[in-house]
Amino acid sequence: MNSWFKIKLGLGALVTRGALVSRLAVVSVVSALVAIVGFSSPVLAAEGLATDWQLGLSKSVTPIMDQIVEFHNLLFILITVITIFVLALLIYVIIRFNEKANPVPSKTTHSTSLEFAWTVVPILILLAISIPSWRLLSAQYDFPKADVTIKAIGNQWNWDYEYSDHEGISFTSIMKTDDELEAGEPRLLSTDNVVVVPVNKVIHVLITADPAGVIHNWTVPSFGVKADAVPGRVVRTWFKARQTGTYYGQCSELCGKDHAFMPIQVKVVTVKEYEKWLQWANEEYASNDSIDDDVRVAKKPEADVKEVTTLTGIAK
Ligand SMILES: [Cu+2]
Repeated sequence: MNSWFKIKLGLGALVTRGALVSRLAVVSVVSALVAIVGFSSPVLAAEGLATDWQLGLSKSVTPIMDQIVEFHNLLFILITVITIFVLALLIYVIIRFNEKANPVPSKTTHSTSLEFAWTVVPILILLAISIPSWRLLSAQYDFPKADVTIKAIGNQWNWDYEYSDHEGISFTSIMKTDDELEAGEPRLLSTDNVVVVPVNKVIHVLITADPAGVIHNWTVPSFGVKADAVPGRVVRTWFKARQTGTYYGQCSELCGKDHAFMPIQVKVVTVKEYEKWLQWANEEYASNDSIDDDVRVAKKPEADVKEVTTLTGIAK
């Protein structure tokens, strides 16, 4: 008995028609379960940050993120239907057209109507996807009038923030090390200085990066905000959070060895609390000279060196 025949026999025993069909059935049941859990994921998602075993996107607190979640769910339905349809076709072919069930195969090679259908149907699906996609894209770039404008400057490896409407408020936001964390603060996401914004107000974020540095990306998933911070360019994005709370994000552009250690922490507070914070911040950050007034984005804050030392244990 040659080896090929042996393999064929072995495979035949392993993959009998019944076994294959039941395996495919298991796959489709698992896909269906994932689909169901995927849809209920907003309930599972914690506020403001990702959690262990979380499925789906972060909890949405802005109109843009609402649209992103809707779009994601639409794609999820489409992709599930397409996957199940293809799976059903495969199962049908396996059962109906195997050698035993169909010993004399058809010689058909062309079917105009079938070819027309499998060209037109995907076009229609793509069109159906493109409409909400364009709508979302235009909403992201349709800036409502700003109530508060913040400038975020990506450094290697932390963020500088300037409150453009308030001369004195600018600070550097550095990740807290493990021993600096207070109870309940998430590791690798909490920062020493926090961005504070008022609830239900339009916040414009001007994003750039240290001209002597590299590209970073300012991202807060719950706001549906993600924009590259490019040296020498200013990119603008906006959000309007409807719920108070603390929201976290991370630099989302591979920017170097401490890319994972430049988180973004944004606290959304009531308008009253925001005004109070502004007064506090005006005094607190008034003497802050870590950011040079003339070439604010050019200077590397000294605190960065301390950060690197504590993170890696290597003194610079
Ligand atoms: Cu970065």
